[in-house]
Amino acid sequence: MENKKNKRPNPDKKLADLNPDIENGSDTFLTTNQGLKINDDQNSLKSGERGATLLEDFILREKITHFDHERIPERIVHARGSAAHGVFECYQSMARYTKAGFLQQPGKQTPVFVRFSTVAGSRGSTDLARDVRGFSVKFYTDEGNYDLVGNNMPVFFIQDAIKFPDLIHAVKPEPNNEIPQAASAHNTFWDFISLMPESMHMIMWAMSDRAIPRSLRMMEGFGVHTFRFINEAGKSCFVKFHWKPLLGVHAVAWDEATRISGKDPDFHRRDLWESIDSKAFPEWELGVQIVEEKDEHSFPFDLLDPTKLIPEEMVPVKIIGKMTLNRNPDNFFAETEQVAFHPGHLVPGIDFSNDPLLQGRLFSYTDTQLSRLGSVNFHEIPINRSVNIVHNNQRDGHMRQQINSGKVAYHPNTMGGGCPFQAKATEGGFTSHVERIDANKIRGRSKSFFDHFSQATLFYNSQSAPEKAHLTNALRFELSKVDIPEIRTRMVGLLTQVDKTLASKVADALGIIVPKTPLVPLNHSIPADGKPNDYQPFKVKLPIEISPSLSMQNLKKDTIKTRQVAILVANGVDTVAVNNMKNVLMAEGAQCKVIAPKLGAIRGMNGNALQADQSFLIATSVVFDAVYIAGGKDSIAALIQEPDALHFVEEAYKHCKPIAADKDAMEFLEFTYIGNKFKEENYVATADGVILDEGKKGISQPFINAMKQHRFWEREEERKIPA
Ligand code: HDE
Repeated sequence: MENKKNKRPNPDKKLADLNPDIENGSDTFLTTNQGLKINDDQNSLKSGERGATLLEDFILREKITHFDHERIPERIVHARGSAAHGVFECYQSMARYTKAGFLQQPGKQTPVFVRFSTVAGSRGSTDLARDVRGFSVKFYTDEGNYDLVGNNMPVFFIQDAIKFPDLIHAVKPEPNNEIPQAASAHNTFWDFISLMPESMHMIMWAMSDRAIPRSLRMMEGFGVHTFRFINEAGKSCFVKFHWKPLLGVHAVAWDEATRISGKDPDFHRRDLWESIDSKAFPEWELGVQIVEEKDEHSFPFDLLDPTKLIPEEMVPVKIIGKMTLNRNPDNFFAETEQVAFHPGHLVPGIDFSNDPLLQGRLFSYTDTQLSRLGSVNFHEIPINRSVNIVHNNQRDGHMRQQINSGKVAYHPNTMGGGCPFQAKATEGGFTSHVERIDANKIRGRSKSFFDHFSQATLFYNSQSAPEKAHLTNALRFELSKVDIPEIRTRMVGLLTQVDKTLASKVADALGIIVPKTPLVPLNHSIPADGKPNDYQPFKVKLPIEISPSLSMQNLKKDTIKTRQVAILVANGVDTVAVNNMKNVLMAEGAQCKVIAPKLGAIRGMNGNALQADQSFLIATSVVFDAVYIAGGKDSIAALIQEPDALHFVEEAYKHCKPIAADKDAMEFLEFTYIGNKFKEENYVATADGVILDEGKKGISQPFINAMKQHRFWEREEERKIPA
């Protein structure tokens, strides 16, 4: 880092010479907000050395007043977030389907700003809450900003925007005591959900491991709603958007998530920041599922229903570009906090569908910015500015930045020469898709929205055995935190409609009997007078019973890039073995941290020294993906005496992580739960993700192969693992 100490400012330099949007404090004097140079920023103005502070001290008052107003209302949902800059590159021209400029030429690059978030918690809450993750992308296109404001799950809890405040009130901390923070495991959430059959598909996702991602870089993103593409000829088709991470899709274990929340509540934020900082840039491919207009009604579900997805096996995802996040924000508040996304920020070639959830969102996002950012001029904040020049007749308002010269702020005009002009569609002017509508105005829902369970069942059936077990345990956990028995029973009743075994496993843990009927009217969303939505719910038979793309087990990639490996050492360690292992893992893109009983230099067995990156005082297994216990007799003897080292390895084993041990380190493992395994007749350590040096081949390659598997969930079956 450049040492800026004692570098005196150039007295000839004026603040006006600098770009006022970017301030880095270098080479300038300290000034007030009026540009007055400050001589003493250490002492307030007093009536005598020991006297009272004077009201006259405008420098003190300006500083404190600004400080007093440094917070703005946090987002009503998605308050906790982390973001990064990057670029989107188009792979192939999509001109056949859309005229959107950023999707026309292969190789065309568009800058982006991406914000990831949790939904329920406050701005300071933990990253590892069981929750949906927001996945918002702002494309700064030549035609204006396009925002794809999505989630890491492809469906949503409710079908109509009018239910959104109810959903959020139910999931947020309860209003009397503001408990619990960033958690859905409480009465009000499950009370609401148990009365909302339409939420059952999303509940399967939210209770699955998708809700506890290993990293923001290892999760999929989805536009959720069906949108429209419009081509140059005005022809429209339907489109669903997908982001596919190049590192694969991975999660942590629930027990691990709860521990990470204590050890490093910034786990995801730090991971995103550090990987960009170390140039291991996160990447996703953009995929689209395209449905021709004529095929709109050819599915056994409604494309406008946001509680449904289109299985990839029915409509394949076409990969059309890649997004790379390559720059961390300079200032969290100015960028990540002030960025304002809106599903209604569109470019020509993309349009809405009539999804009633999307339609409500189109109102909500500008409305929320007005109370959050405080002004209609939020588009002028640097992070929200379009790269395309903004010309219109809007004027004034709080904190207006633009200085509009001239007298004319209306259209049509002659005094301004007719400027600014409307653009024809051929000149890039946005025109809404012309959709024929012949309908009665009704407050209601289409009959086609009343299948609430078939895709919930599809999701459940598509999970691998460990994923099913995790989902079941998540429901058991959440409902055990509900202390109103009727809510638990109602929930189990609804689960019977998804899968009978799932319902009975959950009921068993709750100590209740599975009810024979769901206990809630499955068409409860009818209005009080029973008209016009008096439809009977139904469960369609889908053309597929399993959708492999829904299981994370099938979304691994052949890589260990950016995986974090803990190397446990003490004095007397075999430094050659450590360095060899480090080199091999780092060549594959993994990152290693040496962990020892103390910080500082660690003596090697051959006299070489090694620097410890962390001591057991702060190191915790839950933030690592794998553990390597290096050889060296004295080192192993010392680690055996270190309870934190034993705990570290047992905990990593409990969370199903790969563990590699040099020959000497076998003795260390004897002191852990893994030692019991060695006594079992049929125990195959490698199959269990434990890589031992049995003097045959090196252990680095099998260790890498094990890390590619991510986790050995089968270990959980024993349910006896301590730690
Ligand atoms: Fe949002 N949502 N939402 N939402 N949403 C907001 O806008 C809203 C919905 C999503 O990183 C708010 O600027 C309504 C679905 C993300 O800044 C607010 C409805 C999906 C983010 C709002 C929905 C989302 C938000 C709060 C039901 C996935 C974070 C702060 C009709 C497709 C954006 C803000 C960021 C944020 C309203 C449902 C995604 C209040 C009314 C479905 C990723 O305007």
